[in-house]
Formats: sequence, structure tokens, C-alpha cells
Amino acid sequence: MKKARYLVPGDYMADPAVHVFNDRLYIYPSHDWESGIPENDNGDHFNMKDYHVFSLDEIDGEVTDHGVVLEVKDIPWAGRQLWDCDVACKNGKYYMYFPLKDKTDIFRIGVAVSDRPEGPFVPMPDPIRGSYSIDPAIVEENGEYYMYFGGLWGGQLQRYRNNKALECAILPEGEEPALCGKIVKLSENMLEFAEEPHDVLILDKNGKPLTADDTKRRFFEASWMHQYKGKYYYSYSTGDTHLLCYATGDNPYGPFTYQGVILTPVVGWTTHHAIVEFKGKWYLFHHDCVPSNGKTWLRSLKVVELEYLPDGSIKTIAGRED
Ligand code: FUB
Repeated sequence: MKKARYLVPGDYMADPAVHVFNDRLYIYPSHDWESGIPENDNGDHFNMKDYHVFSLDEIDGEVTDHGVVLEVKDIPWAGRQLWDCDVACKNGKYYMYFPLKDKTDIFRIGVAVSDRPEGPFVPMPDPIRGSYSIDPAIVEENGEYYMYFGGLWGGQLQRYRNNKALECAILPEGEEPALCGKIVKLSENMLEFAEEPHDVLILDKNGKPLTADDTKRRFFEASWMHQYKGKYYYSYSTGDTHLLCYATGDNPYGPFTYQGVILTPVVGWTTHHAIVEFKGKWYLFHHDCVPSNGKTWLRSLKVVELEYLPDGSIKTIAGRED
């Protein structure tokens, strides 16, 4: 696959989380729609109200839409905005982790459970205790499960320090250390945090933490983790500079050393991704707003092959194909 392929041309889907379950690729996207909410820096225009699941058995094969698998109206603690979710499998059960604003307009992360990767998913009555912000991404490591999460601006990460809510949001500035994404181990039953979340530190090549003004490299949102040749690749969006970047480390907690850009800016404000190996090749799943003529709240899912250079670095992909 040399050219990026749109996966769901008939609908607007974004923020892909992708996993191989039972030899099949499963895609867990956000479901964009035209809700009429005006665009602002808080992301109110991303007013999603349900999730679909998609699957395929070949990368260029037919995409099956498994329909609506979870809806805001069925989540007891719901306020609004179902943003980027992820799914993990443990002991034959599938756990969907999703960010959603509660009735006080604070993002929490909830869990919904299914016996099948394609859902439907049944939500737990309350969000995960101690959870906050957005963009959960789950990895399994030696039978333990970890969640990466966090996002700035509308993702509300700047409202917290040391996992406690601040009286008012504080975004670091200038040469102050940038805010970090978070990692937390999940409990045995997958329904709780097993510890306090930790910072995911990103360092430059001299071992210095990235600073707030380093906006083309610092973390903003959209964490993803994959392993390649024994290294841990932590990838994320730089948000207001619209890049997908990555940093590598020796264990899931980091620290990670910044390495480079995976995807240059796409059409649309947000950029988001999943990196997955399938049938011996690596793929970048992402989204852009070309099919909606640049409407940043109406995004479309894409996939393109990802290439590694012999030294383990990732070949940068152009976000715009023109
Ligand atoms: O889809 C809403 C938000 O936009 C996601 O949570 C972010 O990662 C960004 O893609």
C-alpha cells in the first residue's frame, strides 16, 4: 500500500485506535457529525454522541461496520462529548475506555465491557475513580495493562497537577517544562486505576525535558504506544502545531527521547493516529478533513503503510498528498 486509503467514505470517523484481535483488524474511532455547535478552542464542536466499530481481514479488504456499540444516552454519568476511545482484551473480555464530560462538564474516563471485539459495550455506572482528561490508549506488557492519557486545551490536562484538580487551569509557558501525558497501570479487573498516574517524560537528545515553548515537539494529546525491535515508541500529537511525533524508550513508563515527525500536518486542525503491525507490515491509521472540504469537526479515517529505516527511525509521511 503506497497511497493512503480512506476507510469509511460514507461517514465521518476520526481518532482511530486499532488492534488485531483473532487475526482481524478492529478499528475503534470517534464518530464525528454535524451537530451545529460553533468551533472554539475548547473543542465544543467535537460533540460526538456514539461509537461504531469497524473491522477488516485484509488491509485493502472490505471494511465491515458493526454499527453503534455505545451511546451517550446509555451512560449513566454522561454529560456530553464522546472523544477518542481505545479497547483492550483480557481473558476473553473486551474493555472499551472512553473520555466523556460528566454532568459538570469535566472530562472523566469511563469503561464499557463486551464479550466480543465488535461490541456492543455495556458501560459501568461510574467513571474510573481518579480519572481525568482525554485520549486513553491501552497497552499490555507481560500480562499487565497500562493506560496512557491526557490532552491540553479542550482536553483539560492543564486543570491538574500531581493528579489533583487546580482551582484554575495553568498552562506552563516559555522555558518551563511542558506538561506531560500520563501513564497509569490498570487494576486486575481492568475497571480501576491500580496506582496514581505518572508523567510520561519526553527528553531532548541531551536528556533535558522538553519545554512549553517547544511547540513542535512537546506533547499535546493523542498518545499511542507500540513496540518495534525491543524499543518502546511513544507517539502523540503536538496539537496547535499539528504534527504527529514520536519518542523512544526502554520501558512503558519512559522517559522517552524525542526522535522525529511521523506525519506532517493534515488538512484539518487535529491529527491523531494508531500504529499497528498486521500480517508482517506496519500501518499508520489517522484522519484528515479532505472529504469534508476542510471542516475540522468532520474528519475521515485513513490508513497508509509506515516504514522504518534500518536504524529504527520512522520515515516521515506527508499529511497532505497534493
Ligand atoms: O476528537 C476529539 C479530539 O480531537 C480527540 O480526543 C483529540 O485527540 C483530537 O483528535
